[in-house]
Amino acid sequence: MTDNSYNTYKPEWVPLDGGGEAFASQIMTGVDDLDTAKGSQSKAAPAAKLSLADYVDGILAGNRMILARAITIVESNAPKHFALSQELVQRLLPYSGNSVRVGITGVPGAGKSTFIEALGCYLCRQGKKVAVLAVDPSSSLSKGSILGDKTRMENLAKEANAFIRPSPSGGTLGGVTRKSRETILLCEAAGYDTVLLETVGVGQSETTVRSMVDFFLVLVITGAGDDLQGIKKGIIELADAILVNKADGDNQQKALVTKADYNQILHYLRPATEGWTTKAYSCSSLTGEGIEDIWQVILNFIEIMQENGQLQSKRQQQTLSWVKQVAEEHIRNIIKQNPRVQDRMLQLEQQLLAGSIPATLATQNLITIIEEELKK
Ligand SMILES: Nc1nc2c(ncn2[C@@H]2O[C@H](COP(=O)(O)OP(=O)(O)O)[C@@H](O)[C@H]2O)c(=O)[nH]1
Ligand SMILES: [Mg+2]
Repeated sequence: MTDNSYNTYKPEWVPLDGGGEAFASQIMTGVDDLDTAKGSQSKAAPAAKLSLADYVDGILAGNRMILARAITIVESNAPKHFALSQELVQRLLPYSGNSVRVGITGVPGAGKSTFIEALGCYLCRQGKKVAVLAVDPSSSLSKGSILGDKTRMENLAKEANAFIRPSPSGGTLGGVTRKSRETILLCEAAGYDTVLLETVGVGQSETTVRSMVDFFLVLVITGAGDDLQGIKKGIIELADAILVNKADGDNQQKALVTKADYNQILHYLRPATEGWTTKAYSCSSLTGEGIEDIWQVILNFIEIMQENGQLQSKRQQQTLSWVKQVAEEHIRNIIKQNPRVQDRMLQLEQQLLAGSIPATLATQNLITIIEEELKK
């Protein structure tokens, strides 16, 4: 494969016409689905349009290619895809929910991707089916993607039981949240029993991810004397576990000290989840040491939360906020698509730019039209 052909390869889930602006997902070679990518040069046949039933059946049968295409629909910003995605989610909802959902955050370079690869490979060896997703609300600005940057999880991508999906870019934070939530549901319906969400530590995204997972893991590393200042207190307060990564080689001793420091701080903080004590642990995502232990911590958490009913109530709350978001997005779509609103918007825009109408009047004008249209 020449460099050139590698760069122009598009996965099967990309719409024939490229999907235009509506498709927010960036196409990143080699990350999405390695085994389909390998044969891509020979089977260049365009992907046929799938019906709702095709999507439902394909996902329930665990077809990764169809799952990937369905996620593309969910991630699309086009109103017609929004409608299809909602139907799809509705059909698949009864088959979702059977997974352990883990959110992983940490500063860039903390080793999130490397950790997810190590944990994912471990879980696959245990016979688990692992979906790896990325949530990156900042990518709409940077046009980057956190799973596409350095670590491509090449080993995990080779596992038949792993499904890796880079982050959707574009759209509002709310949009990203709705899309990520629905992507989780789709993966669960496709039989993935473990969902790992990577998010970059940029403030808002932690709370976003926290609101869609069962367990929230904060990855930290030892630094040059400023270990504990390097990470915001607010993030520690969200954590169900702090994991000091890169506890290997010369760094091992330092990592153990950092772990003890975090445990001391955690002692004085209110735990993120009632009935659970957040503690610090250490691991090396390179050697694999400590990976199994942290998974046991997560399983232990799930077991306790299942017993005391908190897991169920947490998920109910999460579902509630998701339903609200979907409704809000739907209302926004209705308004944005309305021809009269669109026309007036254009008109007002020109008038505003020409300075021929005050902003307050323009707002009032627009609101009146929206209200009239909504009553119809
Ligand atoms: N020594 C060591 N290096 C690691 C470990 N985990 C990750 N790294 C390295 O740290 C760098 C950043 O890792 P990456 O997973 O891309 O970090 P992310 O930005 O948090 O996803 C890479 O060069 C990794 O090889 C570890 O446990 N030990
Ligand atoms: Mg990463």
